[in-house]
Amino acid sequence: MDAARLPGTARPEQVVAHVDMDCFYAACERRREPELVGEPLVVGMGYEGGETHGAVATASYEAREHGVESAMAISEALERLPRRADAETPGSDHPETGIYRPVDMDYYESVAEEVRALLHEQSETVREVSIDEAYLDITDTVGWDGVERWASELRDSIESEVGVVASVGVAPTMSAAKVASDREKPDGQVVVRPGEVRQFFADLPVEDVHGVGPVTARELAELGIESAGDLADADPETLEGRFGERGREIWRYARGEDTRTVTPRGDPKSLSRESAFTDAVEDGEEKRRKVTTLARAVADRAHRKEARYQTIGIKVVEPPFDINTRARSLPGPVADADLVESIALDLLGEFEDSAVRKLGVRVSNLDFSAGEQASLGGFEAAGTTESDGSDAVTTESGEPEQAGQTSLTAFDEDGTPSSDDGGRPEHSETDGQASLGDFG
Ligand code: DCP
Ligand code: MG
Repeated sequence: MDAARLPGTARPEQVVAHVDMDCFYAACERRREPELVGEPLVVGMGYEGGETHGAVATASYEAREHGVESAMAISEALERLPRRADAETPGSDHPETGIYRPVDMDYYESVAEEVRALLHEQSETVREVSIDEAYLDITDTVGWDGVERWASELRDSIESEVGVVASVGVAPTMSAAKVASDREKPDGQVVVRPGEVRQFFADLPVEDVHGVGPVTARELAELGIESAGDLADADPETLEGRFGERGREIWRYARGEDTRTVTPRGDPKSLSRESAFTDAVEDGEEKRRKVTTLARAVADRAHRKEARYQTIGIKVVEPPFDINTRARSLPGPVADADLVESIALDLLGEFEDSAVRKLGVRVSNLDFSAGEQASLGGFEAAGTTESDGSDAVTTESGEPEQAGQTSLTAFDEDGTPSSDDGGRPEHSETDGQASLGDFG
């Protein structure tokens, strides 16, 4: 089994792990409410007070047995698994009913951050692809010997230190590792060694091949191609004729050929957090409390990423969709949570009397260079407020952005869970109140 003979693998010796949390949002709810363990649990929106629109974000494996799954209309979920009448008291013996909980992105993001911190201890090379999954290049840190034990210890520590459950796949390619992590969910691990990749794929349904969605799968079925093995044995010319360049690509994936390497995302250009109120809030104290929480969260995230920042800003959304941003730049980069809080609160002062439906805090002009932390003396005093619409604030894209009315994307590029190339934004990181609509 010589890995070097595998065609199409970029580094024959590469060992890739794919880590994906099991029913992640549900697992987060269980972490803070352990009575929910073992219960059919649905996390979603729109199930309360006669609401009918809304969707399932995820369902616990117990709820999946009732046919409830991600992206399903909440009305359908409620039909398959009615909401327990005494819904707030888990543990009661009602096997045909389920417990429903609303989506709380801020909380899930904070749990995800704990998992990420753990993953980064395992390897220098980690690529986060969505809120609950990441690839790790463990070639140098683990290698093939003892990889089963490593995966098992990693899953144990995620469970004991963070309190959620992960499944792990290890393989010589990213696509095989991703499929492998899914094979024995929940709480599972699968190792595919070099030379076993083609065989590993052979029996899988064709939908499991990276890049094959339900539509392509139906078209492939018309050609008599049902398993990944069938796809691997198919004529690439025919596939290319039918699906274009992508035809050859899925053929390669089905054969276990995948030249991608795990590349960490570049450093973000800004870090932000935002949070919405259920109803617009005028109360100054409540707004300040929210900004304080967000400022601390952003500073904490910057601290974990060892980022210093030179610009501190806020976003204030007034109903219905008036987005205001204000920012203040300092003469040099700092890492100072108190300063983030005080500047953010100061900027909020302008909106003292406004009705506000969403608030955000952002740090930008990030500096990841190691070295002495700049002394803070005088920075605040010397800072200039850019808020009158005439001074341009530089955004993460490098485009000048008028302070004041701005586009949502400055703050709202959210980490929507998705496949390899979607998910977390390249240029900014926002922990937002993601709308379910993003995920459908
Ligand atoms: N998610 C969502 N809407 C979707 C798909 C996912 O809101 N259509 C959210 C909820 C999930 C999280 O993203 O908990 C992670 O997505 P996964 O696809 O990894 O699904 P789970 O982690 O819930 O389940 P699994 O155990 O299958 O990984
Ligand atoms: Mg998952």
